[in-house]
Amino acid sequence: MLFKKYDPLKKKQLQILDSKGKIVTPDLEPEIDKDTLIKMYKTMTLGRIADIKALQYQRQGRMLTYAPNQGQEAAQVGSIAALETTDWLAPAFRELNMMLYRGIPLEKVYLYWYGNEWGSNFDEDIKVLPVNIIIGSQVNHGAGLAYASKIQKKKEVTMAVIGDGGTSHGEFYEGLNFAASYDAPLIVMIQNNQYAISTPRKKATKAETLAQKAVAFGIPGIQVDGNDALAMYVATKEAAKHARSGKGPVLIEAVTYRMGPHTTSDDPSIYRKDEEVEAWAKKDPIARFKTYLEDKGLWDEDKEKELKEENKAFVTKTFKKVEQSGDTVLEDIFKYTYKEMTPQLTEQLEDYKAFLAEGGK
Ligand SMILES: Cc1ncc(C[n+]2csc(CCOP(=O)(O)OP(=O)(O)O)c2C)c(N)n1
Repeated sequence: MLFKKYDPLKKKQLQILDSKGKIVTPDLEPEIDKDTLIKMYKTMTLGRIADIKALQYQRQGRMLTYAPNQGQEAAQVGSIAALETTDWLAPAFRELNMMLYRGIPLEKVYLYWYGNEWGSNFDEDIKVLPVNIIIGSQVNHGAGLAYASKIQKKKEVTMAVIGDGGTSHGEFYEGLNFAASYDAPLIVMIQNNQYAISTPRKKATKAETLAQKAVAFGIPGIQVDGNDALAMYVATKEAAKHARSGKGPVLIEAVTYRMGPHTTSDDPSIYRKDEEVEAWAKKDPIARFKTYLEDKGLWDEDKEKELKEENKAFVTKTFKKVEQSGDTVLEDIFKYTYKEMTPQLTEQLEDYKAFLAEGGK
């Protein structure tokens, strides 16, 4: 029903909470238990401060490159909260909040961006693939995982996450087409944060929405207000139900905004205007969700103050621990791309060692 009502060709966007955090579509308000609502909020607030601090650490020369996700918290937490812990996540590189929600310690995420391979070594019961920098390939990984679940008759679904720019890459089409042809239980969530580095979404494709790309695969697609955690939750729940019942993939476009730079090596003031950023700041996903919780009597300023202090202390302590963890071991960078090192990787490692031996840096 939901996918019919929000057919992407009708260009209707799913929204449950408006930009002020008030319910605008009461018939679609999901029933989420209190603990889950609080967990969603706590994850978003921790993600926000961890993100801001990571940027500061990088500016202080204490962290390597980092890809901020400020502004995209609801797209991430709203969707992951609607999945089961037995469902798989194939992320790109900006999914800090999804990882935190799934129980990956912040320390691991920081270790990764600190250049330490052990940051990708998650507990085996956490069904999350490592950070994937290669744009688009996570859709193929996700399609493979979903197909494997189907063959093994497991009731799992897989969510692959991609950016707006990534939907112009071949692997987006290959993975989704494969999954659709084989009815593999795959959900692809596009985080349309309006830019692929400096390329605006409008320049990347003539398609009016990214959700309508679903039509070409013969699968449902839905465009969602990505700064509305409730709408993301509802769309993902419905997508998971569809995929789990054997009907194949669903494409979700979360319309959101990257408030910060693409990465710490980017200067967004070159390609976007302050007014645009200010307009999106008014649609802040965390503030909206906070209002919703307050209206439900689940949150107040005392709790907020306490949480802020707690989060700040936790992030500072975690990063200090990462700084004290020692340098990255050179071999690790080559060792864990595949189960075993390929001849090419062995050769590259030897070359690099020789380069260092000759005084290279
Ligand atoms: C295959 C590949 N080509 C190019 C790059 C370089 N690159 C890194 S991020 C990026 C833009 C991605 O934009 P989008 O998909 O919109 O995701 P966002 O970064 O906005 O989250 C590019 C081109 C890459 N990582 N992988």
